[in-house]
Amino acid sequence: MATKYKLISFKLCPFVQRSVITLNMKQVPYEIEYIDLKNKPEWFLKISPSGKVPVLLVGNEVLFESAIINEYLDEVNPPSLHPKDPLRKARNRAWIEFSSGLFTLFFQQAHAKTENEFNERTSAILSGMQKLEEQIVLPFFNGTEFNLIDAAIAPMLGRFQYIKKYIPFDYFEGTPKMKQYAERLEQLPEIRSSLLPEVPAEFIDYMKHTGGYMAQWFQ
Ligand SMILES: N[C@@H](CCC(=O)N[C@@H](CS)C(=O)NCC(=O)O)C(=O)O
Repeated sequence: MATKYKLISFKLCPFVQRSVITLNMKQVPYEIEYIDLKNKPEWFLKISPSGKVPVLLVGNEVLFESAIINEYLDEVNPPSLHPKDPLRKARNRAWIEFSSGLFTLFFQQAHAKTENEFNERTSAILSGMQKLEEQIVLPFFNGTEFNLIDAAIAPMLGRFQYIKKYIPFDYFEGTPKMKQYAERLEQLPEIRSSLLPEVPAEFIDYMKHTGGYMAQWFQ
């Protein structure tokens, strides 16, 4: 029988990784096809309204946006990875959105051209980390259960971990709970197996070639 889910991916994309973690946690079979975002195939441009990955094919239907893909996967593959309480669930969704904003800041930080731009974005990220620190319960975001919000935040914290030995500042400065959280997440087999083995090294190479202020530390 054909696999029901096919995920369209770009190897280094943290948003795709969110969906891979969710699929792994749900233990549902899926296929994955990697595309080159610098040279997007015609068939991909036809099916992807935003031209972005992840795209999840469910049979012939197309889903896009990582948070929505994960909500769908969660709904059709019980038990849910969201907290039961509607208010807590809604707050988790809001923090998932917040974490997407931090990814964007991280991307902008990596591409900042000047020291000033870099400093501004670094402060914004550290302030966002501080806000997460105030919310997190530990060992996971909501306590002992792994939830969708953990799948949403893990890819960003994983990237902070890969680059920490190259950079002269600390993403976890003043956020000891976030540090503990990041270390716990990276031990999970569903997260470890959510990236191809070459990705950490390719990510360092990516940071080396952004042309941004940060690239100096990766040469
Ligand atoms: N909000 C989207 C963001 C996805 C996204 O930014 N994907 C990037 C790769 S990490 C992409 O496909 N970029 C291609 C482009 O913008 O042309 C989601 O959560 O799925």
